Amino acid sequence: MRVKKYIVETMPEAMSQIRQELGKDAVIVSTKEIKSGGFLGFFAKQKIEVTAAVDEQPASVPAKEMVTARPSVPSSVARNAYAGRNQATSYPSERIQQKPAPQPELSVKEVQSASFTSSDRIDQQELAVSSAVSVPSASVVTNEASEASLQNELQEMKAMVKSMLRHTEHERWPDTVRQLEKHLLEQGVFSEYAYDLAKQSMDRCIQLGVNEPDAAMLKREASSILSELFMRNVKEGIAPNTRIIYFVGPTGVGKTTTIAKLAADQMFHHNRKVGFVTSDTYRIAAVEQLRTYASILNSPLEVVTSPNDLQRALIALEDCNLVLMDTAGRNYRNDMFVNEMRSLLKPLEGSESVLVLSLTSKSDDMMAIVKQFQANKLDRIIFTKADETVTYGAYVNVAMRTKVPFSYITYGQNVPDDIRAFSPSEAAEQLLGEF
Ligand SMILES: Nc1nc2c(ncn2[C@@H]2O[C@H](COP(=O)(O)OP(=O)(O)OP(=O)(O)O)[C@@H](O)[C@H]2O)c(=O)[nH]1
Ligand SMILES: [Mg+2]
Repeated sequence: MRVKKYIVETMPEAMSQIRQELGKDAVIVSTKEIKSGGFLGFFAKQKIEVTAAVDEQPASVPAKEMVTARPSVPSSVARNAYAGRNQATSYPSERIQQKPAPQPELSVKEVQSASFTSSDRIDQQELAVSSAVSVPSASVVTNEASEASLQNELQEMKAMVKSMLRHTEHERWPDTVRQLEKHLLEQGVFSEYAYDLAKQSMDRCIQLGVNEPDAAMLKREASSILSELFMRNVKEGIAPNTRIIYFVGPTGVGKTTTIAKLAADQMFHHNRKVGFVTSDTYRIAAVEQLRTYASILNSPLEVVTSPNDLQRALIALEDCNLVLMDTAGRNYRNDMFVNEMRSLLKPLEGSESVLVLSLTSKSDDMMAIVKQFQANKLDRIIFTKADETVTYGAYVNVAMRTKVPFSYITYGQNVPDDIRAFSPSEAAEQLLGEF
């Protein structure tokens, strides 16, 4: 047995020296981080000390030996070394020495099942090192950043495995099922939900005894799955005991127009006396827009300029049994605006918050907006501008991710007509369309 130590900056460097000097049969016995050079301990360079050994008479290695000969590379060292960085690690070497990283052991079965020949042994070391890279070890988890990066790696690996599994499954799917998934993706449904929906629809057909369903049958099943999903996520109408509704949402989505439509509906179909409040004093035209609707409906309007002013406005509207409050459309990526808005929306008794979202927006942006508001209280979502889009994937994405119930859909600029309650079966039909 010939044993040799190498002081190197990166693992690839060690690998290449070992391969050259000891040959392909060499195994790495151990590695550790060391400081080398410098003056009185200052300016020392971080290096890796790698001990490698080779049997003078090369022979095929028994599986057991291969397990014990696996390198004990701290994963932090390995990761940085493989990233080609000179600073092999940012952790003090004493810590790593005091707390040796528990190495993921290959089971004997795994080793036996691997068909490595003796000439593959260095490559196997490399593989083992990379496996140490992706498995979190106790010595690294103390650092939050590195923990997060390990989590990311694991997430990526999970996603990769999942997508590989999906790919294999796809191969076995009938054409119609693949087309359904494609259609849902084109509708903007997130890929994981498009896949699940297509698969569930196919499974239902199989349960009904049809392994190769045609498009009509698949659509029927998909439609019923979607309707069930939306049914669980719907809150129609306005409850009789709701007294105040705050409308929030990004700029220009149709908050003010929707308020006018709902006010007319509540007055004419539910006999409620409706009053308006607006806090949108950022644009001069904004107050005037709501004032116009208020005067057409012959309803009172109060303008509030600060959160404290809201109390006064509500007292002034005491004889109204429903108060609809308009807010300024703000950039919801700006925390200051969001905090300002939150301070305005006091969860008073009988109050509800409605988020207005335009179906012309991207689902990811919708999700970010919902997240900003969910810290407070969000009771419903109203989707606007259904007439300006042909993709309705947001229904699925938002329902699945946020669980905030949907209540109305608006589909045009006409006040008061272009609004209707969110209907699960209609939404399913919109999504499946011509499929
Ligand atoms: N096509 C279509 N247009 C709509 C719909 N709802 C509102 N709009 C139009 O969208 C534009 C903006 O509407 P507003 O009601 O002023 O939107 P807002 O959210 O109050 O806007 P800000 O107060 O500026 O944030 C207007 O031209 C409306 O007529 C809808 O359902 N479909
Ligand atoms: Mg407005």
